[in-house]
Amino acid sequence: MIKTPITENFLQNALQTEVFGRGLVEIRERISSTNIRAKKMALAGAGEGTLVVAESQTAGRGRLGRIWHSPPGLNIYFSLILKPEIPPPRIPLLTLTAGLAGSSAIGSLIGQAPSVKWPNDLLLQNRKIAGILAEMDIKDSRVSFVILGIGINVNLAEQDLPPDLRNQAGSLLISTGKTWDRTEILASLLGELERYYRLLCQGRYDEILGQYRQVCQTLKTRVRFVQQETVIEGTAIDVGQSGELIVERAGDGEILYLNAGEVSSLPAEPEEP
Ligand code: BT5
Repeated sequence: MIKTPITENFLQNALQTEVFGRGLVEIRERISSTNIRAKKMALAGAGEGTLVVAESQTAGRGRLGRIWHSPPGLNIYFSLILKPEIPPPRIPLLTLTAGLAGSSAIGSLIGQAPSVKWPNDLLLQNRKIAGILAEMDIKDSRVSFVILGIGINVNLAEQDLPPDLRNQAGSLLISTGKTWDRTEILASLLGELERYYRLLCQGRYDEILGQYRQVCQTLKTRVRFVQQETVIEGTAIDVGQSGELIVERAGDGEILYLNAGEVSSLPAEPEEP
């Protein structure tokens, strides 16, 4: 039984957007994945800003075939259809833009801004509270649409998590000791997403990257990057024009531009005696 469900009425009253969540909105009690549903709707012609929200997902997806744990009634799971008219090499910036918007919206509501672990995790007190999954559809070598899916742990307690996630996942409740109104958070997040998405579509990439660098905790730290068979260790020095992580490799100092892998932190190198 969901105590305070997310309803379209409440959402429309709280929303301050022009496009996101203003056209077609589908709110489901249970769904396989909001990304899968939104993709179906996009293929059937649904427009930009179409929103799918679910109270629970039976096959919530992360990147690279991973699972997004999606218990009912506690969290926010949603997907937006986007049709960004930006050059294809800039599309990965969407994920970073969403991370920035998430950090800004949650920070203003709860008074602690989550940091972003490159590229797509929002962390509070070093625990992952949200993940972002952007999936694009390409037709005739053009991006026809992008499904931007976001999951945020709101009122989830540690015991609601599977044991393997208990040390690494968090929620707004775990960090603040308070339960939060999910509709208010969703509305505020959609507002920030729309605001930053406009900047992106206006080509204001440097502004977005500048702000992203401020909240990205991966920069200036030692990292291990893993992508299939490739493992690279070094220092993350910057984020590039397409959202790639720029790493100075340990040992030979070579500068590498890394995409779409998994990054973990390494302890800082001991100071020279
Ligand atoms: C992500 O993937 O972080 C993207 C998650 C996107 C989820 C949203 S929910 C709405 C929309 N519909 C979908 O089907 N998906 C999107 P990735 O970076 O691959 O992280 C996945 C990893 O995060 C898992 O392997 C777990 O270690 C961890 N994880 C899974 N569920 C979690 C949860 N609820 N909270 C925190 N960490 C979790």
